[in-house]
Amino acid sequence: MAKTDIYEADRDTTWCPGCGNFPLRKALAEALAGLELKPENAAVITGIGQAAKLPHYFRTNGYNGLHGRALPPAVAAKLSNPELTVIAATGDGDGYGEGGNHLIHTIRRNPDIAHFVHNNQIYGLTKGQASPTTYPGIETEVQPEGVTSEPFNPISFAVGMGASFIARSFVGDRDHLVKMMQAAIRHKGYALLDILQPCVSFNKVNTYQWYSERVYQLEDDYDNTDINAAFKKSREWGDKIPIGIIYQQKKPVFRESFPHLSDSIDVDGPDKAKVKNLIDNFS
Ligand SMILES: Cc1ncc(C[n+]2csc(CCOP(=O)(O)OP(=O)(O)O)c2C)c(N)n1
Ligand code: SF4
Repeated sequence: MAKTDIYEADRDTTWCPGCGNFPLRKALAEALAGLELKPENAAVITGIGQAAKLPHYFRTNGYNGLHGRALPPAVAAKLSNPELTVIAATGDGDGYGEGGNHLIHTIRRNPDIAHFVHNNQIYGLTKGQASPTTYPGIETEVQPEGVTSEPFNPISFAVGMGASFIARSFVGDRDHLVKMMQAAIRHKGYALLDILQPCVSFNKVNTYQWYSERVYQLEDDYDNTDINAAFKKSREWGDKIPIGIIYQQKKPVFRESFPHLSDSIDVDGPDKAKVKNLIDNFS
């Protein structure tokens, strides 16, 4: 198995001590090492936020785009290089709020990418405003009277959209998280992994302890190919929070709709002389 330290960039982070992003990054290194995936064969693609800083601190290919816009470049990377393992990493705001529209259409298209949502139920980078998954009643500096909207349920949403892989895990259970990351990466199609990741600075409700007291692994006899069972599980949240693969099905993958795309990648890029010739002809 490859060593995990080859994935960790030798650079200081700006994450707060105790942030759930640290164990998440460790789990990702373990997941890639366990799959014997070399850093040059993977790409971590993000938008904006604390979670989205991951490519700065992780030694794979990386791309850091606009807030809510991790999925389009991730899909493009996989379309242009099918041999690359593509991981989109977003916060809950980045993935479910600003990026909500892209989430809808990515699920519809089913590209072969893994999407890891660092769900801390708050906007971390911008100092604790409510995100789509923040509970009603929680008071923040910009919601001083408490959040009034119902929280977004990513699992129910993805089941309803017919996503081909839907799972949840928790950074406090490293072995489980590594297993779920590997299952999401191995899945052929769009794999949504919602990761419970405490923000120790701005979310004083959904703490490590709060999650630890509630999460439980799905029962051995749970059938994750049964969509009705998945709907039921997706509604379970509160005193008991299930983690594991909630739903999985085989579906055609986005790239299969483009038979004219070649499977062999020209890593050197286009032939510059031909491009120049083309430009000269049209100018
Ligand atoms: C279009 C747009 N809206 C708002 C912002 C400001 N902004 C930057 S990060 C962020 C919150 C990020 O929260 P989340 O995605 O939950 O990630 P976290 O920082 O908690 O990991 C916001 C609102 C922005 N950069 N671009
Ligand atoms: S603000 Fe929250 S999410 Fe951001 S680094 Fe600190 S603990 Fe982590």
